[in-house]
Amino acid sequence: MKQETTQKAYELARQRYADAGIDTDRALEILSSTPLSMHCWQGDDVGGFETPDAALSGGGIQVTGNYPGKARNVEELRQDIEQAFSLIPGTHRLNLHASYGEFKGKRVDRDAVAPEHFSGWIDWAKEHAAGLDFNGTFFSHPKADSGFTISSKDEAIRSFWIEHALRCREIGAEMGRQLGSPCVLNLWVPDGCKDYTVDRYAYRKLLKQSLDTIFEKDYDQRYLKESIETKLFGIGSEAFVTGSHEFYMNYACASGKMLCIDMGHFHPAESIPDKISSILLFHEELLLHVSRPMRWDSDHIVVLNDSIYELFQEVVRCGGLGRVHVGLDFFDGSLNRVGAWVVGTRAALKGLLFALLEPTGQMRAFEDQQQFIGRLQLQELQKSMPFGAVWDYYCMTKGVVQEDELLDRMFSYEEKVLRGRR
Ligand code: RNT
Ligand code: ZN
Repeated sequence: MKQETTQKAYELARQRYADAGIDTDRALEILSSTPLSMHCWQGDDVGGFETPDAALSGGGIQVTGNYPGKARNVEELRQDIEQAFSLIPGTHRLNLHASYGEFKGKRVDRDAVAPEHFSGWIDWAKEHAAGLDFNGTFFSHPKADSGFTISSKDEAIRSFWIEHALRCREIGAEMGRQLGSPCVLNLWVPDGCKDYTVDRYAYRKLLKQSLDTIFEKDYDQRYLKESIETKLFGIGSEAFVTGSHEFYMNYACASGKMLCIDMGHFHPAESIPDKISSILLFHEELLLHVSRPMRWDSDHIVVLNDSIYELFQEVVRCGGLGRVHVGLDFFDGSLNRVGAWVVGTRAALKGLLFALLEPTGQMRAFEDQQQFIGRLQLQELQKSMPFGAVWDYYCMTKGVVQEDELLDRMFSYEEKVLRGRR
């Protein structure tokens, strides 16, 4: 019965969109072939599996909340990710952090992580994901306590973290090689300080040197693509962040590395969508960290709000699909974490679908004719189009429940699985 109504509603919606010059089937094809990269770290509040447990400290990564049911080991995390994937339409990538290796009870420091610690994940991904992405973990570690890693003035600290970065490149390349899909390896370091430094130039010079060392060896782009993530400020690095937007933008241009822009890493009044065209004109590719900053880089769960609409509209309008990698980066420990993944990832997909259903050509034509009311009204028209019917149909064709059935699934998984974890 539900299937039938979903199908009928879609057919009516398809006609309405077709009348407005939009091909919904084509939009769904594109949506279906655009994987998002779901971050493993929403599953356990950025904890990871190091022994002894690395207490989350430093680096300005703040997870609040203590909702029961957090994944405590790799098996539980995989189980939760599989559950989340089963509620998200399409096949997606998984984004791992170096602290999520399988260290089998051994203490493996960051400068000793190796592909073997991720072979379990690679095997898992062969079955469950469209690919793996990866991140060095430059925080939650005593050697990051000073606030500086690869731009530290202490040579020993710098070398330690450079070694970590080198090993992460090796791991990422191995993931890409074995999975036949390039691994996007993102580098984010927390480096910065609380109060104003008088030595900005020196820190940034060190960062530049360290990056040059890290990227010296070339990897096959078919296996490894690398990005560097910019940031304006963090908790504990309010006054100065070595890897600022300008720093990485210039570094990316000079080195050919990809830029990663996180929606929470700018002044709250800045427009992230506005940056995309400027970046795509000078860079082959771009990595987005999709998140919902609230007053600051709070990493709230993504919902379908104006920033998400605008973000994906901009990607689509720029013809950026295929060049823009979409990674999710939020973490909330105050509620069902599997639900957080599902709600956030589905919201991002809905944002993309909404953008794919935009009559951009017609809007552009009105703009070129200086018929601005046309551009404005078409934007308003989209808001009353039967978008939900297209989304429901997409979920159905992917064998995934619709919005109104999600909560039941979340609650029953919580009841059956999450509540049993003490
Ligand atoms: C931190 C960066 C970074 C992290 C993850 C866990 O401000 O956004 O991407 O959130 O690596
Ligand atoms: Zn990020």
